[in-house]
Amino acid sequence: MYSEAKERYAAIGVDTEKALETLKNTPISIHCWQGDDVVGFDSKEALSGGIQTTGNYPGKARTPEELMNDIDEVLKLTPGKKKINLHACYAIFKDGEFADRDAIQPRHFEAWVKFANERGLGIDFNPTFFSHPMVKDGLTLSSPDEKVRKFWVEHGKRCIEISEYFAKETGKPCVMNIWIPDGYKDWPADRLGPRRRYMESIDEIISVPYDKTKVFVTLESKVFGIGLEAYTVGSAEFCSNYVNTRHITPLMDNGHYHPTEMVSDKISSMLLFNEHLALHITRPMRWDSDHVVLFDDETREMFKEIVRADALSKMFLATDYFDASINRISAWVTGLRSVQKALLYALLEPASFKSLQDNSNFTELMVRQEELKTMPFGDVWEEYLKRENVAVDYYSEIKNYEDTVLKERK
Ligand code: RNT
Ligand code: ZN
Repeated sequence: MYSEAKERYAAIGVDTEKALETLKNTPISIHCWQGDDVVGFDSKEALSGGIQTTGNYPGKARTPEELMNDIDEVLKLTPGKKKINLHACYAIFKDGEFADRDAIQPRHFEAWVKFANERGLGIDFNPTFFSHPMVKDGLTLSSPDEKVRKFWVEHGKRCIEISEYFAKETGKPCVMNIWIPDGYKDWPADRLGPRRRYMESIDEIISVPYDKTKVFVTLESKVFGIGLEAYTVGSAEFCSNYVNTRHITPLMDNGHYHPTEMVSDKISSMLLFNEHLALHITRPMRWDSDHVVLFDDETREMFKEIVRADALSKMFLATDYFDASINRISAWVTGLRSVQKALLYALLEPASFKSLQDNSNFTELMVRQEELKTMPFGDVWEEYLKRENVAVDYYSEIKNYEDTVLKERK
């Protein structure tokens, strides 16, 4: 079936072998927080910051060991090259030791480095500016309270040091993403002050010397959160201007815009003005709901834009969703496979479409685009899974893991 598909794609000028090669070498950073509903190991605080997991499916990981075992199950069922994306709240403390967010050290992540190195994975990192008692009135780096602001600046600095440690120990670059939940529920009386303080806080964080060829600091924007409907400090314009003037990397989460705005339409503009572009790939439903990524129109369109721009090497691709209403491992794997499917789909688009547009041949462009949708894409995808030694039917494997492992977690 694959050789037939290969011929049919070749007939429209597409090299499936080249596509498969590119696909398997494009790293996707797996967010660790799908495994335990964004809880982490460093505090008993409920998830805060205007984000929420919903659902109560049994079997959530409660310890570092359980989370690592679950990630192994995900790795086994996911093709391609991967990194692991950690949050600071996943620090692992040994022998009753504890360090607060402004005091965490590389050694609190030793177990993760060991885990990553044994599996040949790179590590990406995120300071955790939420779910913590020092978040005062919903504010962190933009707080008017100097004590609060300083605490979080120190957290950011600690995280740069830990990111460098990851890059050094794994021999692979580390992407460190800054996202803060700060904002207001209702119309603010001052929009400039919080944004100025946020700007100054990030300036302080990135003023610590670090190797800019190994650690890539990214900044994630957002339009609103639950309880932060009126205003968020780190808006799209704030982040875009900040990254351009400080020469760091923008991060676009496709759940962080108004529902009619599409990240697929924004990628080209960002690529023209930035050396790198980071994505948090998610699926917003009516709001920033972080549903599991599916093989849907917008995910495909985002990847088409990246591939058409020949920009894969400029991208830092990461997943970001959290569903607690279904088997968490299945949620993880489905989302990761969807991302890779969308990338493969984009890699199988003929380059000739561009010239149809440039020659104003919109009739043929529409016809060819529609024809492409029913090409034997599934056969190429299954060939990829086969070559990567990954089961096509992952449900049975996950069901078995649920019955034998997850069921025991009471
Ligand atoms: C929240 C942001 C952020 C978080 C993670 C946990 O709206 O998308 O990326 O999802 O940092
Ligand atoms: Zn995100």
